[in-house]
Amino acid sequence: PSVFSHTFSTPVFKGSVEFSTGIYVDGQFIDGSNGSTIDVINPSDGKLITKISEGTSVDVDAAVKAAHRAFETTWGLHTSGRERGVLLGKLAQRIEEDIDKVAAIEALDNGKTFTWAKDDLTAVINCFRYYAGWADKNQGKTIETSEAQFVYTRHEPIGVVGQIIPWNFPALMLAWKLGPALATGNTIILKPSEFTPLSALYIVKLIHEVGFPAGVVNVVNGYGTTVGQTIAEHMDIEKVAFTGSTLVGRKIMEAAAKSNLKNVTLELGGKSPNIIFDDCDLEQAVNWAAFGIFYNHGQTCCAGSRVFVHEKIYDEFLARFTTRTQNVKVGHPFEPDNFQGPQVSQVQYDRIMGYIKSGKEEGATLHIGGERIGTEGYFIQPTIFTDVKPHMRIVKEEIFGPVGVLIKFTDDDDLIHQANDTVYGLAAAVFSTNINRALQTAHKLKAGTVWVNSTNNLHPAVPFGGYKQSGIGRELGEYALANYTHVKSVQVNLGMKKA
Ligand code: TXE
Repeated sequence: PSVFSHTFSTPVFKGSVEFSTGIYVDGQFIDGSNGSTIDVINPSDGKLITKISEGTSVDVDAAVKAAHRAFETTWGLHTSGRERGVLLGKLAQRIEEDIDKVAAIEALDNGKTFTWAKDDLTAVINCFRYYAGWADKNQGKTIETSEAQFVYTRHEPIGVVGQIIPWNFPALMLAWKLGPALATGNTIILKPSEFTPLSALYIVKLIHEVGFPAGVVNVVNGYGTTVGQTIAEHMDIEKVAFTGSTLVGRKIMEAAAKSNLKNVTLELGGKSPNIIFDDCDLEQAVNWAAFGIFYNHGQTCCAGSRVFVHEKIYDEFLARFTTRTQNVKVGHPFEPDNFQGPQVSQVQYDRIMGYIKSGKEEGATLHIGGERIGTEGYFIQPTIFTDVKPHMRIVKEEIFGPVGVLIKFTDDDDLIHQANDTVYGLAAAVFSTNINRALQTAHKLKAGTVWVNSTNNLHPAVPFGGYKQSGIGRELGEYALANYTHVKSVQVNLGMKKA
């Protein structure tokens, strides 16, 4: 397969990177079975960065065979947790050594700024270190039943696992998936998004280098409808973990149901409420609310895209939030001080501009933003809508761009109803200096994460996942280990006699 070599000479990073653009199966970089390629586009200018190998269902089959062999010979129950933890730790260390390189690749491919890409990579390293720690601590229990029995449980790896990840946090989603799956002894077929495959190719080079046995991690790049679908319906893959759109999440579940009833975890969309009470620290609420919606260009599943503001402070909040929004620096990912880069792709750019148009057509007030920036790349102004109604698409649907809606509220009970009036339930935030009011509200919100006085705050030890149509299962933390393990009960008869 081809090798991608690139020299960065930017204000924030100077240096060279080199990695294979093939697919990675059974410890080797190879071309996809039909020799075709996928164009990787730079979102900052719409131009080609490189071409990568396109995997096919034949390649998935080969990867599954390799993963089965590895599971039965070198991984799974054939390693100790300590050995797996050591390898995960070495991987974290290698990524740390190359953090600037991987961050530069991520910024080039995804469009997030180098600074924020580096923040993602720090989270990647922390995630691998966190799960390295769990690798030798995922223990079963002994269970008391009667004196005539000895019962214990084992937490065994599931086996061959498929993992399909999106483009908004390409490296971080890889870490959230690989970390717990490898710590618990599974072998993996991972499919990155066809829009952002490059950081995974660099990280898998490091996975190879630190000595994970062949077949333990396989990376098959390709399209969702081919490679993704094949993973979801494969008879010899025992679990699939997916992060992406709710629409595709349904397809994954359907394919799992129709094939071998493989175990499914899903992390899907959101339309998270961000509640600003009149007794909040206003300056902090404004800052966090802006971070809530504009972080990662709004391409965040837990983005605080519906901002509910108490009527007593609405005008003041709007004034300050407007200034804050005007100050969001949008521009090239490799210029220092920029906060927001381009949206990831032409498709996403068009979707977001479509939502902005629908907001105007449905009668909302475009308070600020709403336009493209520049003439090349996929840059969009940070945007706020006011005077919105519950039925509007911009209020109901996930936009996945830098577009927030502001909603005035008066009554706390009605607020809870409105905040929960969504098919999603990934996250929510509450701003108040009254801890009782904040926690009472937090407990009434139907969401997998509630931030009190912050937004978009993640930690590898803290579980993350959705209520309702935002998903099934929890990633991160100790909870994620359950996604990748079977519990086996062993019941030993110590003296029960059968007549
Ligand atoms: O996602 P897809 P898209 C939401 C967000 C965004 C919308 C569309 O609202 O605007 O989804 O984005 C693979 N079988 N989120 O279309 O298609 C695909 O190749 C198996 C929320 O880019 O869901 C990629 O690897 N796999 C979100 C992955 O699914 C399939 C992150 C995600 O892409 C497949 C991304 C199929 N039939 C988008 N079709 C979040 N929760 O963070 C596609 N894929």
